[in-house]
Amino acid sequence: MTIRITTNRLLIALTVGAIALTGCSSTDSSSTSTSGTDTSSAGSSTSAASSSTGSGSTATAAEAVTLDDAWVKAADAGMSAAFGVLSNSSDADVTVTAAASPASTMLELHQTVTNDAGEMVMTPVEGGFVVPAGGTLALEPGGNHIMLMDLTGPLVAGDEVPVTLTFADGSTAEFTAPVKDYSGANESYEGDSGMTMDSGS
Ligand SMILES: [Cu+2]
Repeated sequence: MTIRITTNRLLIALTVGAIALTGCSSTDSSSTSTSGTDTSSAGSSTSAASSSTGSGSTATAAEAVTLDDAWVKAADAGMSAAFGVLSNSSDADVTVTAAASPASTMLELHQTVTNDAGEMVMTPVEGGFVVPAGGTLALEPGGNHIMLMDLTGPLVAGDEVPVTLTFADGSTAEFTAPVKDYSGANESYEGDSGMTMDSGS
């Protein structure tokens, strides 16, 4: 009798554990902010250098998207991130599916979410960044960002980093982002390997 009770308790404990694990994997994808970032600052807008794949007269995603006020966080080594405001001038949503740069061997499209422990953590965005038709998507510290996972060298303030974005339609656009000193954006990275972002400040 005593043994049966113990077994039942163990089963209950296991069941609760499984439920808790399932709960962990749910991510809050509501961080797609279309904040009213003022993009009126002239001069810092970089036009998309589109590589059209020739689909008639239809504009590619690359031709419709600009990245304004782009910048990359200065860092000696390890990881960094790129920010800016993506603007979509077309009448259809566009999706950024990948990013590449000579500054890092691996880049990921990240969102920042609050986990069950109340910590701000970064996770890859399933399906990429969606920039709404005629709208903007802000990439900013504490929110969506382009993660440079493995820097190939130090990023010093004043340097310029090329970043190439690939869109869902296969078109690509290259942008240039200046490096700036910034002490924030030190959220933990909650990925497969459980890496934590260096506080490069
Ligand atoms: Cu990140």
